[in-house]
Amino acid sequence: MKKIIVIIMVLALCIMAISCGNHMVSHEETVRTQEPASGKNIVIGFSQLGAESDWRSANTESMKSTFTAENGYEMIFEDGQQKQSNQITAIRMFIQQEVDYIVLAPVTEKGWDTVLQEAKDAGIPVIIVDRMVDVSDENLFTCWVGSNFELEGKKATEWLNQYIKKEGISPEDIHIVNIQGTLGASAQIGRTKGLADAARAHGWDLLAEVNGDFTQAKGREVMKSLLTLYHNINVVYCENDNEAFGAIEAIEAAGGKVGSDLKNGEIMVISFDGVKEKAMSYTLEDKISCIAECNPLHGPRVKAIIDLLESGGTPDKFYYVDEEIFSANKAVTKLSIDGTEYDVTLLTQEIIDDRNQ
Ligand code: GZL
Ligand code: ZN
Repeated sequence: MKKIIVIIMVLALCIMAISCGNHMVSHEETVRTQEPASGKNIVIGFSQLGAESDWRSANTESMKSTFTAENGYEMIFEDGQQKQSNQITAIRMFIQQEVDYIVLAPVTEKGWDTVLQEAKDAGIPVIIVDRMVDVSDENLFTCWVGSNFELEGKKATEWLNQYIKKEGISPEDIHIVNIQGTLGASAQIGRTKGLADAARAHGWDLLAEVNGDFTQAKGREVMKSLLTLYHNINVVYCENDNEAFGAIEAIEAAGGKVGSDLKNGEIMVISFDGVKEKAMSYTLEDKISCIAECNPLHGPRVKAIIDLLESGGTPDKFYYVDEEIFSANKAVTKLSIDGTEYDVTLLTQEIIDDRNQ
């Protein structure tokens, strides 16, 4: 008899603990599901990292065209000019203004714990877009929307691996330099790892990794110096298109020719993003041999997350966007990476026109 009473008491305690737990969670929820401070419009503070690239301006445009007054939002936009300190200041300002949501596109991964804790203490959900934050506790942000940057690196390097096999070029004849993105940014970390792993696995000669900061000017500057340091570069891996534009300028200024015909001395350029017409037409002309797409259109995805939160739903923690591989080279039509098949999109003018609509 005694045993049954004990079991009933334990069960009762468990039920209380669970309901109290729910109460704790729902309490946090109720704190935030009050009417937005600003009346009908939902106020969003967006800390964008900068305006360094075509990708970045497309990303900003996607957010601004989504979070409009007619859609029921008010967006406070702050450009961090690629400095984390500016972004932290912006987030503190959003907290003071008691925005309903904070969206952060972090310039680099580390250094966000303190300010994200401040936002959490203020009960303001934070959605991370694009690059990742490296924080001690993932509860410091509500969710993240972005790309699998290491997969992008694997796609670009697997394309190169298939291409040289088709062309009968031996791996040790690949002398490759990496013009990296902003050091510490997730896109740089993932794409750099993709190349370093592939070079080691295939026996390519990875001559150098230098920071091009995702900009055209820096890409041109570092390519110029690499050409004076190394006389056997035949592949340039640019971690975004704007660096590729700069590298191509430097190669052509030094009398070189970019293209896929490695056997006849052309220097192959491989890149990431594929956002604007210029990168796509360079690829069509084989000035860029392959682009691993990086999708900047995060506005609609963030809107879906905020709408879900507004209706009391719980979003997933991580949302990865789908991305393609572009080339005008018919040599490689599909890639197999970690057991998954990816089709290469063979570029045509009409594909480019469709994308620019
Ligand atoms: C990638 C993004 C990168 C782009 C660059 O998602 O973080 O930053 O690839 C941009 O063009 O500067
Ligand atoms: Zn991407």
